[in-house]
Amino acid sequence: MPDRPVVFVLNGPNLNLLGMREPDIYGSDTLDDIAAMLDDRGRELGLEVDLRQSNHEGHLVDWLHEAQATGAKAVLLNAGAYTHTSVALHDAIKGIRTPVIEVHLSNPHTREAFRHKSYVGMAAKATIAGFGPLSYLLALEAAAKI
Ligand code: CA2
Repeated sequence: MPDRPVVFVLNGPNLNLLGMREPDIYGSDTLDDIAAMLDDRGRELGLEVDLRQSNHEGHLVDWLHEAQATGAKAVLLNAGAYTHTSVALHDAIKGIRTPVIEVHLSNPHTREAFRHKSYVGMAAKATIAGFGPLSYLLALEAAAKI
């Protein structure tokens, strides 16, 4: 058993490319940079951060189930483009009691119309978007308090 309550930080497709392409939209921090920032703040908040990334929808579904099964305190979920397509993720979020906070680097509502619908957001407890890497940090602060 970990000493500190665990917060899962799940990242979907293409987020492994962060910091390498499209810095105008997503910034220049890599996912490793974000992980380091969350680890540091997590330690101060008494939380253990378990950050993962997959390009496969089913992995994200399995990890949501794992969050519930292992008693994680919360999940921060940036499902990438699956946000806008995945009924499976919607159902998985509905199927667990672990609170899920939807996170986005950009603000999808200021972008293309196909990003305006979020199957994740329709099931999540809350959404934080548009602050770049700070979106993750704000979500972690919220996770510490719920
Ligand atoms: O703003 C976000 O965090 C998004 O979840 C990012 C997704 C996008 O499909 C969502 O609409 C909003 C895309 C992640 C792809 O990340 C890349 C990073 C660098 C280069 C290319 C893609």
